[in-house]
Amino acid sequence: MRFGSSLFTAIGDELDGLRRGLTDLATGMVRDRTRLAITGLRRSGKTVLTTCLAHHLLEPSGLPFLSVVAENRLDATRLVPLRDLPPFPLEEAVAGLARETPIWPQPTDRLSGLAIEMLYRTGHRLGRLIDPTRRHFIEIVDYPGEWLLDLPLLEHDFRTFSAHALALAERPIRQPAAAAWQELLKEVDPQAPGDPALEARLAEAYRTYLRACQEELGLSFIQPGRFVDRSKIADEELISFCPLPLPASPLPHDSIGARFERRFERYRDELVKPFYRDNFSRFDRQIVLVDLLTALNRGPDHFEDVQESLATVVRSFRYGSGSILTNWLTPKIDRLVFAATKADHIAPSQHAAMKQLLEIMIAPSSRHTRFAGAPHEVLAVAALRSTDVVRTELHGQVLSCLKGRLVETGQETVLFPGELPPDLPEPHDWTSGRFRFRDFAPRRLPRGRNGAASHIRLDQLLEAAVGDRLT
Ligand SMILES: Nc1nc2c(ncn2[C@@H]2O[C@H](COP(=O)(O)OP(=O)(O)OP(=O)(O)O)[C@@H](O)[C@H]2O)c(=O)[nH]1
Ligand SMILES: [Mg+2]
Repeated sequence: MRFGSSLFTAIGDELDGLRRGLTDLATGMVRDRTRLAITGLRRSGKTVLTTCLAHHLLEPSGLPFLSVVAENRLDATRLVPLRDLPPFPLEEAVAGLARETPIWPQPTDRLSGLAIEMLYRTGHRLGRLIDPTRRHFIEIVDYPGEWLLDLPLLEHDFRTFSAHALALAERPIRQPAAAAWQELLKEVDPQAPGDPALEARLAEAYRTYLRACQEELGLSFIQPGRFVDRSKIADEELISFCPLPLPASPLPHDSIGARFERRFERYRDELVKPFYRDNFSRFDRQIVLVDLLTALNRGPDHFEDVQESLATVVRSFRYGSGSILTNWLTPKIDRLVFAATKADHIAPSQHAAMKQLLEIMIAPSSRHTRFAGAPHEVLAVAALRSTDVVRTELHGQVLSCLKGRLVETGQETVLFPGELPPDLPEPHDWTSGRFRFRDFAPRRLPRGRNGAASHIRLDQLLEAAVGDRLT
């Protein structure tokens, strides 16, 4: 019986291969493309991962577990520009990482992309008989996860957005950053006539608060996301509002409240919606990166903030009934991979716990997504491995330590990196000062043969995300 069903699967695969082969005959060559989007909260490792993925795809010996490489079917790859998006700064990022003293790429806060053209031979037996050669474009797009935090704005009006943002600012961790803006709010009557000077001060105070949340407090849940963009927004008016404590009665047309309300609606309709309509709706596959180690290092409030942000990010991939997005567009993403990044900052024996912790963090949200149970995968990865594992003995016990150059001291050091909780941390985990994962300086991005040793599971990540498109 089992044999029978696997035989049917095999026949199904072959027919699929044959069908694609026939397409080849009709069109000369299959010209497929997969748009693979990479996102994550700030500093989660998007640019380093995009750089290393592209670098290894161009020198594929570094990806031994990508099946098209493992099966020796890949003939050639080359970089091609993506016409519809700003270019990803690959050359610059690779040059920085390949220097004698490598440097990490600069922070980025806009969407950018590149494409890798891949020529390979199909693994399908029948397809091979007709025309074995395939061409596929892997289009990689790097975009800020903060943009996905704006998704709830699509179902909010100014009143609900304000209520939510005002409550968030009351949280003890945010309070110090919010104080100046809250003080200014006390002087404001949302029903009073518009006052451009006061409005500008209010909007600036709110942006300063959000920037402080992000830069000084290291928080992720920033809404509206574009208020902290380092690149300039062409129309300043779109980010010239802030949440207000609104009265129950209607706002006069020219009041501050009504003017902010219109700007909020413009932000929602002219920035958030177009991102989903023009970009998101064209992504085929999505990788979401999460820097769990920094979240743990920063303590319970930050960890909760990352959890909340992640839950909001995952909502963008929920296409079931009641989804905000499916009311007005048809998202295509049919495979989602979550990756805990910087796995080279812990011992390999901890990777299972890292993966499990991420699984638990996304579980409540993923249960409701269309991905529940099926095509979503979770991995622990490092795009650029900055450490080696060294085993040492302490009181008769073998410990897995890491050797690398610490960012803090600039010195080559061997240390025990600490352990992750395999479940959500308990209150006592936070008090014991248990989490202190260290930052290591980058190692040189190698060319050619040593590629596979320079990362952790990048090939498995790619296989999970696009392997089925290269069969
Ligand atoms: N050890 C190690 N550190 C990494 C790795 N990837 C990223 N990092 C660290 O994380 C930082 C942020 O990486 P980026 O790739 O710039 O992160 P990002 O998500 O693009 O950041 P923004 O553009 O600011 O949102 C780097 O400067 C490194 O310090 C990795 O694979 N290994
Ligand atoms: Mg970046």
